[in-house]
Amino acid sequence: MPDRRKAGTSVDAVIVGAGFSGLYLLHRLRGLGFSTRVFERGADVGGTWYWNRYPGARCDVESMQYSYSFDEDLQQEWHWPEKFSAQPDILAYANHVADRFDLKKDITFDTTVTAAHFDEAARRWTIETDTGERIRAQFFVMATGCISTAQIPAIEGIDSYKGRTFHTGAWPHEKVDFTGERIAVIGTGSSGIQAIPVLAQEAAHVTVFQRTPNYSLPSQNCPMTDEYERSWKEHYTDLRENMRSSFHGSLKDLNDRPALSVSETERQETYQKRWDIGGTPFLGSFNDLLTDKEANDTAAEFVRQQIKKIVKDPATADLLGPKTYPIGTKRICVDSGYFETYNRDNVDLVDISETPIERFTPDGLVVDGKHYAVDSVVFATGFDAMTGTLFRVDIRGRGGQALKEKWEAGPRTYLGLMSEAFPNMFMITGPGSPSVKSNMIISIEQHVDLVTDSLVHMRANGLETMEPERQAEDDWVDHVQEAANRTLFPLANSWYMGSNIPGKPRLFTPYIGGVGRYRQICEQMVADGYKGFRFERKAAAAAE
Ligand code: NA7
Repeated sequence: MPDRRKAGTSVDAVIVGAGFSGLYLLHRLRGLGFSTRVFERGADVGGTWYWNRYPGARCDVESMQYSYSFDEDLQQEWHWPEKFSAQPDILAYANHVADRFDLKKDITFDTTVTAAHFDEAARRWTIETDTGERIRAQFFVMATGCISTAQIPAIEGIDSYKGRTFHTGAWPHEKVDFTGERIAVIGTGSSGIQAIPVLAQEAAHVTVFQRTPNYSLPSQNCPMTDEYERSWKEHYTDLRENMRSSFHGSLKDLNDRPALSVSETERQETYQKRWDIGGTPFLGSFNDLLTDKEANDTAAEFVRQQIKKIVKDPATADLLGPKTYPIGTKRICVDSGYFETYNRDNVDLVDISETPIERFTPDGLVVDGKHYAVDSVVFATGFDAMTGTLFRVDIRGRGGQALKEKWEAGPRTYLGLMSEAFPNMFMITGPGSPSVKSNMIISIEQHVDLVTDSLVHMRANGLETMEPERQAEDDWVDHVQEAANRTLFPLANSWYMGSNIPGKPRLFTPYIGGVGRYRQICEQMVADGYKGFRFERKAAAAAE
């Protein structure tokens, strides 16, 4: 049961979500003397890493970089066991942070925020939860993450299926035993690609249903060495500063030469070297891979050739090779033995690009007239990303306008931080900010600091509400699309484009102008007196 004794009816700030955004924001706001409540739908902290417990779940940003930078002692004392962290280690870290800063006492778990309405006369938000709690707050912050609303496709007969079903993004807490089972995995994005090799080791048989093949790079993950850990910890302050001004919010070796400016031999050697190093630096092999289709084709072809070298059956290798979109324009995957898994006798690949899953039956599913009997189905079918979680809350701003209605044709934000007519409502890494096109923790810290600085600015100047000006928002929405249109990203049907959800407007949702550039824009905005935002002053009597 939620602890309502300490709730009161009014606080300075309500935060939704106790993932990395909510935890850091709570820490900052509390430290600045703002009374704060956090509501979290899960039973504990960790957000993405609380929910995505599927076998093989791992971060594809290096551990030394995917961690908070705000506290020197914290970053010095924490030890990551592997180069790329597994989900249990990241979740342990989130818990460590929560305990270290005594955060859990202000978080109400197992509680979903259902509505948040802005009362224009009182200039306060009224927030409601599924446990019947109602609370007033001056500030309302959605720290709900970008990929937290799992989606299971509406396939005919799905309710009639009698076997077990799982979604990677809502995985049970107890170990799921697939020993001796025939299982179906639907989806070959990051989650499917990470889970399939692990599932194949346990299950009797795995059938993978693939709608679109994905480019995946080997992680070449390895245990953390003392030397590598030291190389970061001895220079953390400088390295974190460099991360903040970098393009991706992480440090990787980016080759500042166009792909076609070098000889074929040098190009192949470059790709091979980066393939062997592992992880996403492969996409930094040349500086135009995401802006020039011809350049991109050379990297894409290299990966297709690697797949052919790994996968023994030529027909399977061909099916696994992506051909319909440029590499990197759907989220690049990073794997541990994914393509090798198709050499196992107990793994089959079924291409559903032309013939979608027809229907479920009580004991399996049908594709192209063929019935596949399975004991369990793993949906690795992704998320209603970027906006799905915001829309699950009935958020209403000025004049009772619903956020969902305002954003019917696509999200409208200024800096991905706020939306006009929704005063004092902030989004941490919202649509139109670098968010998922960056090292999330770096972007989270930047947004949290910006929000807390804004609140301090308001408190110091007797200001009661803050919201974007319409023009600033319109200009930013255009700028986000302009930035995307300078790249190859719009060419792919990706969740970045909303294409994975039927009926969702097709446009690029994150800001692709770069983390460093975005930070500069925000800093300039503050230096120019919060240019593009308007404030309402506290009523004279109240201000005195
Ligand atoms: P993704 O990347 O959205 O992948 C979902 C996968 O599921 C993808 O292969 C989809 O094919 C497939 N899918 C979705 N709906 C269907 C239906 N109806 N039928 C068959 N296949 C379907 O989600 P992930 O969880 O893997 O990764 C999400 C992010 O988490 C990831 O990018 C990282 O940032 C971490 P499609 O490609 O749409 O044809």
